Amino acid sequence: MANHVRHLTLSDQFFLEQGSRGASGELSTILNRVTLAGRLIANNVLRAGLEGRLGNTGGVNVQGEEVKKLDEVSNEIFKEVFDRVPVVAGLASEEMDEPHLFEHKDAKYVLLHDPLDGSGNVDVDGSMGTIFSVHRRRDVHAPVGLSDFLRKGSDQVAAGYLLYGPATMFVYTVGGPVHGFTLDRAVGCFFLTHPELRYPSSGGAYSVNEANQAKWPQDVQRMVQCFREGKTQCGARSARYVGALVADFHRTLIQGGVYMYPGESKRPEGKLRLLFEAAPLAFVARHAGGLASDGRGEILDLDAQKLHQRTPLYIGAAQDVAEVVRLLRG
Ligand code: FBP
Repeated sequence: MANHVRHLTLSDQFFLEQGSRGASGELSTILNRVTLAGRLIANNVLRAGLEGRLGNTGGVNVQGEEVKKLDEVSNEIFKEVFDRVPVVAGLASEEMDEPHLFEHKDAKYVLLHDPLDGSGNVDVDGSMGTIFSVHRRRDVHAPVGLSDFLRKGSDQVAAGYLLYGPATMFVYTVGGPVHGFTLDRAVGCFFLTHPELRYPSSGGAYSVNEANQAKWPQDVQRMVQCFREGKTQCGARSARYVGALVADFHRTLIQGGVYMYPGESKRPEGKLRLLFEAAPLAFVARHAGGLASDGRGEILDLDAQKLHQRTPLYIGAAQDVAEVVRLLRG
């Protein structure tokens, strides 16, 4: 028997952590359905080249970005997996203009997600991920509406991601410790391999697309230069940039450092979405002892005015992100 089966499964861990608190099991159901969607997406990622699912659909999404065939497939998987779950009233997605409403309109929760983050990597067999966020509705008797989704990151009840790398991982928090699970494809089960993940107190890499340098305002250019030259209060850093936020975020969580997607002179709001990428990962970062900022304040404190609102993002080990903010202040 393989040793890893000694590790707890997601259900074991969740029950041990939540069961004693008399949890209703509804969040456990949502997390288990997210892992089911993740296993289905992982399988599609694995087989994309064999089944002619590389490349673009030819369409663009609400962001004006080309839609990969796997973006659409992954979004549909989430709609199908949650279609009959009586605890989720609606699903918002980076790939859909408006939220998709389910039949259980009095359900307690809503789900927001980026179904396939870093999908540009699908054609080059690079890592990708799925990011998810769960909010409890303010009033289950009111019709499901945008107000259920336009929430502060600090109001999330659960958030996390799936990472489709050499291994498929599932990382989540429900407002307590951050736990990491690794998929055993042979049995289709996630095992707790990374309990209570915390950022290291030093080391790691700074992670940014340096090709955008000329587009950044001067304060950002000076700050990144300090990281490039190791002239920061948090010490020298290596450089890594995968082109998939989830992969760069996960490396930073394990090894330390900071991921940056700054605003640009002509696009001060930056590229990444507040509700589908920045806020859920900020919730994970916060509960792993890290920090997430838009360069001025905390991501978790931002009010969402629009469903597809974008934000600059600096996220990672607390000392690294604090140094970014200090350097930006000049
Ligand atoms: P999507 O793939 O979901 O659009 O996410 C945006 C993203 O791909 C991040 O995953 C990644 O970190 C970043 O954009 C890469 O952007 P760029 O190619 O401009 O560096």
